[in-house]
Amino acid sequence: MQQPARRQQQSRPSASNADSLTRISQKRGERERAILVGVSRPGFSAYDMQEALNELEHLATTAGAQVTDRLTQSLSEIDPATFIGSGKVRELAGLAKARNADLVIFDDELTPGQVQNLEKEVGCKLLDRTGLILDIFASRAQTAAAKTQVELAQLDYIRSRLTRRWTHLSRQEGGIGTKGPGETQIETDRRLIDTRMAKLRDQLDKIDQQRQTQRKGRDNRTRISVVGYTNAGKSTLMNALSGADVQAEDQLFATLDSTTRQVQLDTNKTVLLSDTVGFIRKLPHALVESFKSTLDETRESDALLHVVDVTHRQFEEHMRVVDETLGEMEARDKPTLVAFNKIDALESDRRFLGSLQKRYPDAVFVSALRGIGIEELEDRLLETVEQHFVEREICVPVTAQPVISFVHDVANVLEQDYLYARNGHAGRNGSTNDDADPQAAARMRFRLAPHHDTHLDGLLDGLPDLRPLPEQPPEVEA
Ligand SMILES: Nc1nc2c(ncn2[C@@H]2O[C@H](COP(=O)(O)OP(=O)(O)OP(=O)(O)O)[C@@H](O)[C@H]2O)c(=O)[nH]1
Ligand SMILES: [Mg+2]
Repeated sequence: MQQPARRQQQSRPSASNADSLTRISQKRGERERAILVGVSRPGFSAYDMQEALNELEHLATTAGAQVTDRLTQSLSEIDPATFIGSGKVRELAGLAKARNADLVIFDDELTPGQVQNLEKEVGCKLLDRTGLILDIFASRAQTAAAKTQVELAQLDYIRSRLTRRWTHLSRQEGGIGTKGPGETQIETDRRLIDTRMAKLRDQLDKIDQQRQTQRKGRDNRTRISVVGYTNAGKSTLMNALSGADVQAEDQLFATLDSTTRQVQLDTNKTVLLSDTVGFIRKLPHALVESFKSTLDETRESDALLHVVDVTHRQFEEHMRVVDETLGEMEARDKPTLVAFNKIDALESDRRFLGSLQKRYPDAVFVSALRGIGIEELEDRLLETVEQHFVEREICVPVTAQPVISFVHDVANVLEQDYLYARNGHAGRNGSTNDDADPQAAARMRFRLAPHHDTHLDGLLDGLPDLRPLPEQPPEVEA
């Protein structure tokens, strides 16, 4: 994890007041002491609350904080001023003082007004779940693309807070039309943020264009995206399948950028596998938006490998969140294989594993860490990819190398032979020229993805429509 000193070198507008909303800093190697606050609403069980706070604690420790306490409250109505009730605020303030806490982290998104009020009453830094996730993303971002995307999401978050504060101030000062020499720092900040955001969007557009050009020029092999909840073991599985060395660790959002590797699924079939950012409950919308170009990899893939950490008590809730996020990204309707991971940790609980296999007969069960079930996963992945394939037969001149290589790259070739053929009956362009000389041709029968089929039509355009000649190929004059 990068140190905050380095993070603060990033050029950003002078939104220093708002910056404190999203920063967790470490005081000379000391971990900041944090108190977690969760509010349960009607229908929320004590179990759900504890699970939500477990996840928040994992996020907090990933960000470099040390959690000292958890405070919860059941509320049917949120207090608009302080989110939790006034009695709870006092309890929180007392606890913060007793524990010498540096910050308080709420599991819910707070309004800027609530943050201000709470900071004043509790006497330490306040952070909400969105701010915490943004902080982790900021410290994780390595590539130019990820850094730009995170900064854009952070500014979006900060700006909405400034805007609302400004709305409040402008009312006090007489509302719209009263701006002038008494212009506030907040409005200056907002303008700086707008300028910076426009620049970042420009940069992202350029990165996007570059990626699209790369994708176009890239080979046509089948692309599979590894998706799943954060910490499910996506990167570990990617490493197990491809022999790659992608960073994998017990921290949330270890992976932010996409990594693509070639994987051999059977003797004559390689596919491209991409590992990417994990999902989480209440993933800030601004992040999904600004990570559009990273997530395009998933959107444009041919199939998905959904990795699930089966040892997590809420794995089914995680699966639901992943499905929902894929829906939000318009990437849900793809052939998908579910891989239940970490089964090595279930060795002592064979009955649970058995019941899972019954409940999810289409899933595969693996241990990415121990390399269990990987061969079956490869077979099933191939089946998943090919499940929507269409069958096709073509006969093309042997000189049509681009077509032949394309078919070999993308399709599952069932049959191929070389023969002589003649420019055939009712050709693609309406020709009925039966007199042309026979020519050496390749006849291929194969199965391929529908979008590759469409691409193939484009490649075939302009080629003669060949009809294989029956029986022995005739002698062709030199
Ligand atoms: N016991 C066990 N642990 C595993 C297995 N696969 C992954 N892990 C552990 O789970 C943790 C997360 O693994 P990653 O591969 O980083 O998970 P990820 O889904 O890529 O996580 P993010 O990139 O943070 O979203 C690491 O500590 C891994 O060692 C497994 O099969 N068994
Ligand atoms: Mg990862």
